[in-house]
Amino acid sequence: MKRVTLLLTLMTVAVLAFARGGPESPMAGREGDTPVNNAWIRASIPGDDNAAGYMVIRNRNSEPKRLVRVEADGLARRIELHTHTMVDGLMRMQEVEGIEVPARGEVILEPGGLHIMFIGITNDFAEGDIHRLTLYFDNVDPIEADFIVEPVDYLGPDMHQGEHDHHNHDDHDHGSE
Ligand SMILES: [Cu+2]
Repeated sequence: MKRVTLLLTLMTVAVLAFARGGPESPMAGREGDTPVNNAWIRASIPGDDNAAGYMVIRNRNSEPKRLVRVEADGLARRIELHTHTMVDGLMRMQEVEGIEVPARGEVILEPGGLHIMFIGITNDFAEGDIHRLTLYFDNVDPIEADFIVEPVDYLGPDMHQGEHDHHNHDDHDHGSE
């Protein structure tokens, strides 16, 4: 019987571990009206100082919100919010003071657009790693979300899904081995 109990315990641990790495983090889910989905960081190339992170932030509230700061203990010297703009025909990254999440809408951070910029990373971001970031907003409590590190050539999940079918796009959370 002992063996069965141990097995069940291991299974529970596995299920909990999976749940923590899910596309909608439990902390974000608990917060309720600001779910964070498809949160990922591009794996860094050894020697790279910087890395970028992406996600979809939804706002179920009737008030707009503004993401103003992202923090993560020890991951990087500095974490900024960036966008891309055309300067003299070249795509350039530029820091933004905040990222608006429209009322009853969403904002998408994705390659080539808005992103979280990790400057002076402490260690390489290795594929499969999960990092918990804290997202600070101007008018709601901070939210914690787990970001999974995806391969260097990963382009992001299909961003055009609605709120009702995002469970179809979960593969990237555990299919990267
Ligand atoms: Cu950037």
